[in-house]
Amino acid sequence: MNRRNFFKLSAVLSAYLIGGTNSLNASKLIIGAKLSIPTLLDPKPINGIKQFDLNIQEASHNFFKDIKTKTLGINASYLGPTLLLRDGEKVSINFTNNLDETTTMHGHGMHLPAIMDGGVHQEIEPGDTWSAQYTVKQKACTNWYHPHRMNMTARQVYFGLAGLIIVEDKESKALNLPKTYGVDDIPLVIQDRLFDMNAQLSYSPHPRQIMHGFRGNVIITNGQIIPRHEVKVGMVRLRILNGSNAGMYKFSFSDNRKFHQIATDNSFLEEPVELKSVLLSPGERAEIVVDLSKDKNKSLNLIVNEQIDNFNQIILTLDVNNKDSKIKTLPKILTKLEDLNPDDAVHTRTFLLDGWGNRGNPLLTINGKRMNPMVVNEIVPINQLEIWEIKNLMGMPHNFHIHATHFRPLDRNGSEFEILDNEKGYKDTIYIPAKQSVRFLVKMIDYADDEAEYMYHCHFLEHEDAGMMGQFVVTNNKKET
Ligand SMILES: [Cu+2]
Repeated sequence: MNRRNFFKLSAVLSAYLIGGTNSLNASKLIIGAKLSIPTLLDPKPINGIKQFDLNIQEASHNFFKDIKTKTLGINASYLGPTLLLRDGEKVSINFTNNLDETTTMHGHGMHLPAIMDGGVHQEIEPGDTWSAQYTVKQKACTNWYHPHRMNMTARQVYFGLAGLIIVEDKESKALNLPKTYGVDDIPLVIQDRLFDMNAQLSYSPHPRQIMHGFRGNVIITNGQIIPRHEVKVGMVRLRILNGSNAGMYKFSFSDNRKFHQIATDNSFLEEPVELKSVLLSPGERAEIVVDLSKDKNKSLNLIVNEQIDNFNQIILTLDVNNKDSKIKTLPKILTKLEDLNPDDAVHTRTFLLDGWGNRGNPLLTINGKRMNPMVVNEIVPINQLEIWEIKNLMGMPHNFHIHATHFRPLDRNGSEFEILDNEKGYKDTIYIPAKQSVRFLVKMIDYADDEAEYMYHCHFLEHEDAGMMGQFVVTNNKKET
């Protein structure tokens, strides 16, 4: 990676960054900034429908002191508000495109009809408004929204277009978990970014960066560099999204303490899983709870190890005050997930992830084909239990994301023991290291439409844009496979 033009490194930031080659002008760092919490939107229903009005706009954002960095944002200078949706609610999420370029807005992890998916076919032209209208019908989880324009997703996300969606249900309401948004239930959108000498976002990937994924040298948290957040003595919940284009993040605490993961992409885990670190590939989420009951008046750092470029960085400091939180323990049981038996699967689909350089124009493919929005690659009968097998043929990591619904991981490289305990929930994105394979159980339910496509793809955004994506429709016709 060419680091010559990077915004200059300084010793001061090095004190904050652990073992990295990051370089930023120290005087421009906003040291000790209070963690910015995206606004939570929970509008009162009008005629039974919750209306969310979201403006996609050009903006400028202060990543650094007294410097305006050109960005894109949604009702904000960078990223967008968090949308609170409850199971059973009717919603209309109205996106107005104030940019001078076409975009789309996809509800990542949302279970909804294909025409409301916000994939490559639901384009929003400049000046237009597009509404995702549906009834929320899924378990409590942390999802997100982001552009999904054909070949253009990576750049639009990179400049700031993304936001969280929190889905609540009866279970999440009843569980004795930290759940005060922005206080002890903290949303964290984690991304790496590259700033040029003028502290502007730099996104012009050369072919090698398309092939290997584009990564920056600074990891930002809700659009900030190493912010701090004050919490009470007790349990603290972090809703973490790996919102990067291509960064593989391993999260842990500075003292290597244990914590519990309570939820994965699309659901709670059945019971909390004890961990010392959690790995998230681009697009994946984890809700974790850390016990700070013995940390009165102390501080704790959350750290990311970026696995591909291999550097460490503090991404958040938690400052524990001397007040007592009401939540001191974790529930033993969080949810019950549907028991799916692989023997009941009636069809297996195989997806081969591959790619090659092609004289400086990387081609990335699934089953030998690049995404063609005019082609339906798979026709999937509704209510049919299937096994999807994803094989990564390349010597680099990928992941695999499907729209429409969630899946249950079955095995990796043929071994069920290679599925980690914290992957045993409902997932919509799964990591597939170089030359490895994964199988999962999946069933399309509720929404059939022979005319409207959902997508499946690698969620390394440069790979998706370079073709590693395909389309499927869900049909009521039993015979189609
Ligand atoms: Cu990929």
